[in-house]
Amino acid sequence: MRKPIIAGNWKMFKTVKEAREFASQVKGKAEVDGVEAVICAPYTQLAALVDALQGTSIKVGAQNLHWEESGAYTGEISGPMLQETGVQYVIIGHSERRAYFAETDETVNKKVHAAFKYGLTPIVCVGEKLEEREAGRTKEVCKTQTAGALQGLTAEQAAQVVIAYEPIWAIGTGKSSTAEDANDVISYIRQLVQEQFDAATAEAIRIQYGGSVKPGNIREYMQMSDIDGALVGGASLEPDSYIQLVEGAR
Ligand code: G2H
Repeated sequence: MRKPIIAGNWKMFKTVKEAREFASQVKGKAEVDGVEAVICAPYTQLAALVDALQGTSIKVGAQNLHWEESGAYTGEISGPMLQETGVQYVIIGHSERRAYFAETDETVNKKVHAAFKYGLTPIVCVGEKLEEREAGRTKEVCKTQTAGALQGLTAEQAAQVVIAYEPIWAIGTGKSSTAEDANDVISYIRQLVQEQFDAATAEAIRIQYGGSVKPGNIREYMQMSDIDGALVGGASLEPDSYIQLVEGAR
């Protein structure tokens, strides 16, 4: 059985003080048996969040990393640096990074390998643009991105990856994919994992839906056969809403 995972993606929001306040409000509440709760925060908040959430089941993640261990890469952060903060997850290849910061399937793949090297679980984002969806290319785009991201991993590593299927047209727009459509693409991604690795890996890998998920629609997604949770932006920023999302994944 795959354990559902709700990951908040705070994007470029909150100060350290606000992150600490959030942690104190969700402690003991966003902790539900059988659901993994994660918060992916900006770098400056990571150590404070790990500290504030110690002794809870809520895990912390970053939103990016560089594939090199160190070097002249102004403004970047590496796997060992993240590992030192105590975070356990890292989002890789979010569509905003692909669109605004030139991430490619190749850099996503390098980052996925770096994450494993430093004991971090990657949450890899894939998903099509509106024009690609309208041109009937959703599955083709997801296939290229998924295969690219997982290239060179062992089956054992691939089974630990979390994939987030986020149709780009549904991100932060209030337009969400129907649960049925999302499930259709997610089962297709699972089938791709089976082709690239094997049936056991496909059965084990967790695939989330992302894009305008909120407390009011989380249960619809969670009822679907292949959706193992959600990557949530806007609705993860308020403690009450985050708690309801985690509860909704039960
Ligand atoms: C998609 C999602 C979080 P939102 O980026 O990954 O954002 O839930 O605000 O659509």
